[in-house]
Amino acid sequence: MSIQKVSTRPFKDQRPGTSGLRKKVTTFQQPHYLENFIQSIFDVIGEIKGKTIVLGGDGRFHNKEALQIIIKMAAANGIGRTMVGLGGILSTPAASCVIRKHNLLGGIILSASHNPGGPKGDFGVKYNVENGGPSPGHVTESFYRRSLEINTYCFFDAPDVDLEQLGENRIGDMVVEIFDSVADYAGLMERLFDFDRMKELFSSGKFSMVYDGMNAVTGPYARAIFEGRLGAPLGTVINGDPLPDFGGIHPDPNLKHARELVEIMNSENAPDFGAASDGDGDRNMILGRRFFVTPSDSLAILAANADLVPGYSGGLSGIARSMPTSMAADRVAEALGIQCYETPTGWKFFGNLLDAGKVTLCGEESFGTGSDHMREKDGLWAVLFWLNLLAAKEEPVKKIVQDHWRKFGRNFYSRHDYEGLEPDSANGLMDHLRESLTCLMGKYFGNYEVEIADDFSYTDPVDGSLSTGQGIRIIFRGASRIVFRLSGTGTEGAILRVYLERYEIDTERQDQDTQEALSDLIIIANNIAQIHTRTGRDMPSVIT
Ligand code: G16
Repeated sequence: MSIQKVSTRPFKDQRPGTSGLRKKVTTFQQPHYLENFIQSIFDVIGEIKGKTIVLGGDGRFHNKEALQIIIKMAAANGIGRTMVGLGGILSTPAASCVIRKHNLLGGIILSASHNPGGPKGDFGVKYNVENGGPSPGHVTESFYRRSLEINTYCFFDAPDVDLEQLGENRIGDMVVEIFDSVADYAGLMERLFDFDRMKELFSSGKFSMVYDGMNAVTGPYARAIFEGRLGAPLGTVINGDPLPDFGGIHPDPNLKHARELVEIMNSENAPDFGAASDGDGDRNMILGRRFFVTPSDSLAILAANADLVPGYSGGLSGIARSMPTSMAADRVAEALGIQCYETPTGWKFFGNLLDAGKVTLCGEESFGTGSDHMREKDGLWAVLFWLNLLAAKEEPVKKIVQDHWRKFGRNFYSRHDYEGLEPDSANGLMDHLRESLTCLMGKYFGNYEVEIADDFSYTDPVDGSLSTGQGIRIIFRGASRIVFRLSGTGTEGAILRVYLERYEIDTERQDQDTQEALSDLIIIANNIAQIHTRTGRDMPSVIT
């Protein structure tokens, strides 16, 4: 066993996107590709000698091979201890939980989140810092800069570690600890939520639930919590085994991809409550019987009812939402007399607000919700929060949501995604929008008058850092909006996201179909952005 210095040459495409470096599996399988990026991380995160990191992934194809490489690189770079999730499995929220609980230097998570897996699917690497959250933009930018100049990496030539056995192993001076990440995570959930009340709900026999693990990372966590600690019947968790190709499922918990769950929840004898999580366990989808809760509404409803949940009954310090997320949470914040912060897309922007104690709850339209209990969005946490509300209120999901609309008004909301676009035409469309901004101000589209048209920029209230170019906002008088931005997580071509929102205070008109309620805005969005002319597309690929 010995440390080797391996010669390498830079790859030019290792700039992380919204959430880490995401590429096709085949890109990561190129010789030295993964190694270069990992060495770039080790080179720029500061003093690492003797420190402890956590490591694991969502179980997707290439996870185990990549873990063995990273373990050997960690040993060669002088890391003192690497904690690895049993079987190589570690959800993104569990990584955040472990980093915070054990005061670690940070963690490496192997995941392409909600993107498809398998040999032809996607792979990814994220580095989370010592507060448990994603690396801030200036840190990921330094990984990228380093990756452009790297010429060697360090590797410990040693046998593979058995990831399936709990306990300690050694590579050179580094201890490799295989640990049970489910226990730490489940313990944290028990401290936040009323497990006794939820147990009663399940044992009452009057309540049923189905949770779709989408054959991704949350299965073991969900089984341990719902079927283990809460006594839900076996079978409550479906698709609960993490598989390298997710069993062919696209592990994105939305109405299109969580097809099995949606069918169950729309069926004659649908359970009372349905939920799903994504590849790495940080996203969530919440469903009632034949009823979908938008992530934006979910954030607002959790905030409005937080006093019913033990971990949050002391009150909220503030709420944060990403800019494209609907403004439903703003109305709750106003009613509670607390601040609602509007940040760019990406969980990393919530980190400073959480660390400074300015916000308790955060959420994004992209099926992400979380709180100050960690520094990542947390899929199972959101499901447990809803379960706790259902147990406390003893009302159906649909009634809870409709009552919320009656009280605060409804923000009709939908996102239209145009996937796999030619990057040139997608960039051309965005450039055209940017150039049109000044002409749009004050312009009428039917009854809609443009009040603000800008390219969103954000000054972090904690460290003063400025992020520009974060999405085109067309805001109409009366709080309706259209937002355009390009995704930072796709791996094939470009993805245009169009976010549509209309506020409805009239209680008689709050139960309309969402797409119908937004139909005028959909036409206006197409006209302003010239979507059809510039992309050739008549219809979005995914509507959520
Ligand atoms: C990541 C980020 C989220 C972001 C989402 C969408 O989610 O962590 O904060 O909202 O991407 O990004 P985009 O619209 O750029 O594709 P995940 O679940 O993929 O890590």
